[in-house]
Amino acid sequence: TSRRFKKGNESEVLIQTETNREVLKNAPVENIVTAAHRVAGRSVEPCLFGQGGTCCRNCNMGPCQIIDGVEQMIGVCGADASTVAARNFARIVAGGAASHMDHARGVVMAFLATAKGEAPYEIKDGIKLRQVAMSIGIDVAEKSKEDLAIEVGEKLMAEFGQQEGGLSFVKRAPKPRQELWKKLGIGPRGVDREITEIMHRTHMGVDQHYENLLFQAARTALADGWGASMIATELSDVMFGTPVPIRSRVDIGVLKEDEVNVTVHGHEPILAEALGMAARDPEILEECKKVGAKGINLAGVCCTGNEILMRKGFPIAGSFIQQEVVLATGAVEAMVVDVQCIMQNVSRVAEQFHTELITTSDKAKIPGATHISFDEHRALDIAKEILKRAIKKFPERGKHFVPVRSMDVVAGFSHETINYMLGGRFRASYKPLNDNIINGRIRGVAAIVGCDNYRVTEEMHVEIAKELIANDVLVLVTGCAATSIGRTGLLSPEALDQAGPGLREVLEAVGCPPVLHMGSCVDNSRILIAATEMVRTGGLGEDIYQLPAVGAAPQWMSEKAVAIGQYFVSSGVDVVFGPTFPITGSKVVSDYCFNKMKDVYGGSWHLAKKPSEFVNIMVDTINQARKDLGIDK
Ligand code: SF4
Ligand code: MSK
Repeated sequence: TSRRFKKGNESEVLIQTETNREVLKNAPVENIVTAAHRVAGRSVEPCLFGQGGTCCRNCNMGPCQIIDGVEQMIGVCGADASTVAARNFARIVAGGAASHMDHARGVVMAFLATAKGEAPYEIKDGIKLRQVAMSIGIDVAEKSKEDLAIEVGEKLMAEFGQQEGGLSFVKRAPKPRQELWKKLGIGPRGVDREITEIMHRTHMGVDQHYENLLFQAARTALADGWGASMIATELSDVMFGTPVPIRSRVDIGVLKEDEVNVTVHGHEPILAEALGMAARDPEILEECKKVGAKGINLAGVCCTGNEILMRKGFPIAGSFIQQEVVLATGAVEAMVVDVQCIMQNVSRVAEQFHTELITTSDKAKIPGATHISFDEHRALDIAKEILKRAIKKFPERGKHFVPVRSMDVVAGFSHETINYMLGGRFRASYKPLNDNIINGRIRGVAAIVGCDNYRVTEEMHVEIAKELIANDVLVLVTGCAATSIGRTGLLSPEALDQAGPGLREVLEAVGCPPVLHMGSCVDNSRILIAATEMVRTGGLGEDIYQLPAVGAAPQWMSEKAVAIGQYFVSSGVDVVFGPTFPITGSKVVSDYCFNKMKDVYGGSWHLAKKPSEFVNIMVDTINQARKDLGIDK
């Protein structure tokens, strides 16, 4: 059983965010245990073999703990630290990429059902549909929106099981990049194939060369970034609308006293969109009235939050590290979850209140939760059924505590929006952005992405973002990093007074915040497209690796973050992770990832622990790129 913490003991436990602390201090129920308490209560530190990637349990002669450079401490089969670290790393990438691939498959299925009139969604962005169709070689002439959507959906769906021939969206990358991938033999062949090959090659006694393994990890990551994730983002935009700037609020204070609070948690926009539609349905509003509620307050958690914030302006109640605390308010009638990043403990916290936890994906059930299987063909009916259950819970809401804290944000910066806003109404292009980078008003572009994590002691995202904007670096954010940065006000144009003079001058003119929210973790593919457009626009080199651009995931937690990091590195971007990285148990693999990858891809991994270390690496990377381009004398 988990160690119990009495209310008032919070000072012993590192509770991140002011709002989390406030809620846990005032929660109406004693002994709410969150991940922060469990981190503090563990009697053993994380295993160093596991942390450094040198514990192998790929066969039953092990598990083998490998110590690099100690002859007696190689695996029973003879596997050394480099093989084991590379195998484990490849499996992490496979796990992360698989999550995006399965998510993308679900989006394509819903997209096809929509195009065929079998789901209650619509093809909202016809212009983007045509652009996507043309970019994958489909003739758009004289086709209805629906027929074109079916053709696009079927072509992309076929790429999941494809064995040879390459992925359509890979052809969007700059030509030199595509040639490099071809030369290295890492152009992804099919979305699903690369994962199967990783699982085979990392089985006992197959691929035992770290570099060969890491090439397959890169290939799989590319099948994610330029394949699955891009498919998911592009088709979600076509189906639910391409994001445009939109105001909303984030943090637990978005919960409402007088409405039925329904939090929607996970990753897939399909469920959340249906709940959004149902929440406005007259039948549902009538049901709310009957129990004395003014309506349904739909609020997101984790990346589902980012999906519905970007497209619909629904508020976000919390990021990953707030999921249990949102429920600890006692003011949530239902938490509806789909897939990924849902802690099992939300079930235990929900049990302490009237809150119903509802799982909706047959792939993701949780003991103690009510399971209502979601099917896009009956999306609206199922969404209404879920909301009716939540409404019934409203009269059962007992003592609760809703903090006042929430923050204004402006989100919705798809790459199309950036193109339009920074390019101007009549000449939408990346040229003004490139020009401002060349003239030095903007030093470069940095992406801060990924999760937040209870094991990290500081608000890393925020400190890094503040320092970067002060140095005239334009910051792009996605995922839970976006929510944590949003909580501090940096996603609002009012924060421009914290930016350096050059960045401020450029962004003030167009009314942008200094940090641009580009969406969920799947939406990192938008950053790939934006980077490609910057290359295509000219003046900043011929390939992505030459751009003054850099990425970071300072509080990464999930395998998906590693897959994302690897597709950026393989696309030529330097990426900083920390405070740990799962290959450091092998000197050879560390040298390869942190140094040699730079020669192979033009970008490599970096490791940092403190915010100042992140900032130094990021600013140095941008400065070096500017020097190499000859734009800084
Ligand atoms: Fe040990 Fe080799 Fe088996 Fe891994 S594959 S558990 S290193 S014997
Ligand atoms: S939800 S993957 S904690 S960003 Fe995308 Fe947040 Fe990381 Fe999950």
